[in-house]
Amino acid sequence: MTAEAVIDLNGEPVSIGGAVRNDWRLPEVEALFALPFNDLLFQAQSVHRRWFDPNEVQISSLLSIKTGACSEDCSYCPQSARYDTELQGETLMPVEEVLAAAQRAKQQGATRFCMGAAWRSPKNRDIRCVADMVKGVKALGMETCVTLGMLTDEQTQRLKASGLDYYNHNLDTSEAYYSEIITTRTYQDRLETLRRVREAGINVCCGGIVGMGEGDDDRAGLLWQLATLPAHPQSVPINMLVRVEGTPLAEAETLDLFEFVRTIAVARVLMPKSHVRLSAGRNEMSDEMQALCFLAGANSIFYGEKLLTTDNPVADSDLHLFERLGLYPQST
Ligand code: SAM
Ligand code: DTB
Ligand code: SF4
Repeated sequence: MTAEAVIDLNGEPVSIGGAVRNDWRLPEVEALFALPFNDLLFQAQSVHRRWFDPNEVQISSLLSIKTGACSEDCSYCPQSARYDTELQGETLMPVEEVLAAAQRAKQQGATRFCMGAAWRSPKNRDIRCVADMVKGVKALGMETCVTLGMLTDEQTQRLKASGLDYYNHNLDTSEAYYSEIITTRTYQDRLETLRRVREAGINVCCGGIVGMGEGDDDRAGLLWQLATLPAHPQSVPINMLVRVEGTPLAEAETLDLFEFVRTIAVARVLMPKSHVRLSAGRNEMSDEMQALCFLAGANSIFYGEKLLTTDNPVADSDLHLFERLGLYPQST
């Protein structure tokens, strides 16, 4: 693949047209964000077409296998025990119920099943149950993803041995802004778990949340972190904050939606071979806004009427949108 220099108005190279790089400099990322919207979208769509079928979208379904009563204080999260969000804490779901939900998701057209637990970190006995869930979901012919919080080396190995395909662990925001959002763990803790997962040979799903009161520099900082990891995450979820009553971010200021689209586009340019997922927040986005996100290089969504605890568009409305845009689901 030939590298193609793209130069900004000051004569600075801002991208090399779709080559996979892990040596991005922060000013390059900032320069991409600063491009005129149309120029950025043109770059993102050009990069996207080099590596992907531009009309194919990967479809994942989410299930909360253990809801609420989490000891962490993530300011955005309705599942933290510290906030009064009217969510009932639940124990780990039985394996058979999880498999029945996976079967329904498969029938609706999802190819990956993502299981999320409201834990700071799992106990070893939890890992044994989750390993059974992973084996059962794989036996249905679906890809598997779990998100369980921080892992030890041994737990990571056990998950790998169960056949797990992806582990989701988000950096959420820039290192500089992290302590404004979460105080019960550090950015370094997050990076450590990501290293374990990567080194165990499990695909990494790692992204963040936009609209938490962060600045432009924080969105650039998050994407710079992701794009300079030793290997790009195979999957990069970009979430728009879902403002949940009772959480500290319930009244966060509305972000200009074009900044969300820019974040997707810059992620696409920086990590050309990764699936960029248009994740939480779609329920409050118009069809036109979602179409812009696909144009900016998003090629994965969460599908089905629930995310973990909050609402997502119903499957039928997504199928209608796909039809109107000529998009089709990726097969496994
Ligand atoms: N407890 C584990 C952890 O934090 O890694 C796994 C579950 S946690 C709910 C998974 C991710 O959901 C978080 O990292 C965050 O990015 C996302 N999330 C949680 N609440 C959200 C909200 N209100 N809006 C958008 N994304 C949210
Ligand atoms: C991700 O980046 N977003 C998903 C998934 N990974 C686990 C979670 C979104 C949660 C939104 C709030 C809720 O439904 O509780
Ligand atoms: Fe717990 Fe995860 Fe929610 Fe943080 S994001 S409070 S760790 S469930």
